[in-house]
Amino acid sequence: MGTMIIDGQHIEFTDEKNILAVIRKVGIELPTFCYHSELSVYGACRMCMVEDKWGSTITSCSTPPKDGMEVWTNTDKLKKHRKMILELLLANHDRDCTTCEKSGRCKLQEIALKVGVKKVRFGQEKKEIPIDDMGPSVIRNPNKCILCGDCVRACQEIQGVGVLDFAYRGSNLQVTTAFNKSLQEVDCVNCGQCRVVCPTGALMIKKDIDRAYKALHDKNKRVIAQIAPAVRVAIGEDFGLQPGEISMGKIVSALRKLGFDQVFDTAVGADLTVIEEAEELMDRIQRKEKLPLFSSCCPAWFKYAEQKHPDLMENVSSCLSPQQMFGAVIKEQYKREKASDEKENVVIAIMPCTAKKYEAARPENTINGERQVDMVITTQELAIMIQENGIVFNELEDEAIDMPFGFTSGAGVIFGVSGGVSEAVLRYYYKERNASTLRGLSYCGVRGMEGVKEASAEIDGRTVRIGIVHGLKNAEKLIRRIKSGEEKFDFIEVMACPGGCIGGAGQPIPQNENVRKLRAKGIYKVDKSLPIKRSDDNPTIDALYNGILNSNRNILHRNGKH
Ligand code: HC1
Ligand code: SF4
Repeated sequence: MGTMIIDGQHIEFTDEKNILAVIRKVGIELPTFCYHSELSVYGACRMCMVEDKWGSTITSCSTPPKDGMEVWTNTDKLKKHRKMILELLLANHDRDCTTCEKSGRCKLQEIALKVGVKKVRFGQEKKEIPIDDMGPSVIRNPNKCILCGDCVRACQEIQGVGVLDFAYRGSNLQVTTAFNKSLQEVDCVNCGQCRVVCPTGALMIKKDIDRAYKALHDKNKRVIAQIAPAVRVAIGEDFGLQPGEISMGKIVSALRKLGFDQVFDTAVGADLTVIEEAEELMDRIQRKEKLPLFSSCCPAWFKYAEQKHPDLMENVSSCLSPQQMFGAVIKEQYKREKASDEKENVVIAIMPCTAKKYEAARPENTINGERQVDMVITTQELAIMIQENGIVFNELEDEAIDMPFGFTSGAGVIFGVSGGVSEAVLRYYYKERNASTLRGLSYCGVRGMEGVKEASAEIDGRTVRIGIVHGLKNAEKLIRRIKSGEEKFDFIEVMACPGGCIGGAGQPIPQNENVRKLRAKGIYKVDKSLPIKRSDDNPTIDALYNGILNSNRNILHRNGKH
């Protein structure tokens, strides 16, 4: 605690970790490429330099504030210095901005404009490093990399995966993988968190937009959408709405305008997952075997578990994710109805997640060689399609999802936020249908943005202990405690992205804790507004178990093993 003088103004600081945070507090937005409040401080881009009263320059992101400290943020010396850094970066950068997908959202472009770079005085050294587009989720274009190291730290510090690092020296310095392999050939889990923090077009979502248009324009295809829970509280951000504003009705309307024949809600698939996973957990608890049970709906976590903890795979739920369960149900439904028009059914999932593209392509997610989800379009890809087609999103009238899967429960929707899977499963066990039971469950430790949460609930006279983590680095910490015998749990919910799917890499950018909190609030608001709170109270689910899932429940489980 103390007082600093910024540009002649006296400012009190309390627990701000660095001068940059104090400067931001007074409403001055210093440019930075490498500073992210949720990652470690790197201090490499030097854009956030300030000048002290003796004329020395210091990096504001890596210097803590001190009582009586006096700094200036925009002296002539600093302006010259920032312009020089940008010119050097641009001299070494692929500058095809007009055709770059990141144009308009690129930090390099934005800061160059703000700082007033009108021309680059140095000759361009165009890099021609091969682009890695082999993987299903993320494209890496090293020619657009500005070496800020944000992706390296996100992969290491959020996910503990660490497949990206700096290599080579001097002017050959690059961010790359071990032996320059494709992301697909290393232990990348396709979470896309590297692309969330990338300021330029060096890391991008692998898009399926053209494939989607091709299906939508084919008269012989029935194109069916399923919309993930987290998409509805984030897509509006790309159209100027606040994070957390609920846009489900507008999304449905936009999808119909784009030519989708049927539009459904993935929350129905989540209701099926709740029932299947809750029964699997109770069965294991009664048999006292293969505990704790780990959730399986996050594909980045699933891949991580396969790679790092093969010994734990029998503890991972046999349930397919809601995306895949619902894909299988939709395909089964239309297979039975199809005879009348002979159209080919194409299921497109609209997801907040880049790893869902990988999940949909996994071989065990096919039945007789046919994919159950044919394509995955992220929230951002859908926003691009809406813009490309001139649809004025904010003016769309709300529309409802289609029958025969027209009802969803609040339990299915809260899957979109970390802790939601656990809370939905607990709702299933508690048979009392009153508001105080639901409120009690929401306070048992499942909600909140902490990276590791613990909750417990009494079920049939037994205490069920639940661990909830988001970020694979947090998952790894919990696994170590479990393996060492330090901790005992019955159920562990793992989501790779910060805050759960609301913080997925397919969601609009920028993302930070505040944005995620607002999105989570939106999800809980949807839950509040829905009359059906529990998955097994959803009439759609009842109809499914008495209909196409009757004696066919194995399609909801990995490799048909139920
Ligand atoms: Fe998720 Fe899930 S909640 S994984 O975060 O279990 O992506 O939203 O669709 O499948 O329902 C994502 C979100 C999503 C699945 C569900
Ligand atoms: Fe690392 Fe995830 Fe990026 Fe892969 S997608 S490089 S795991 S941050």
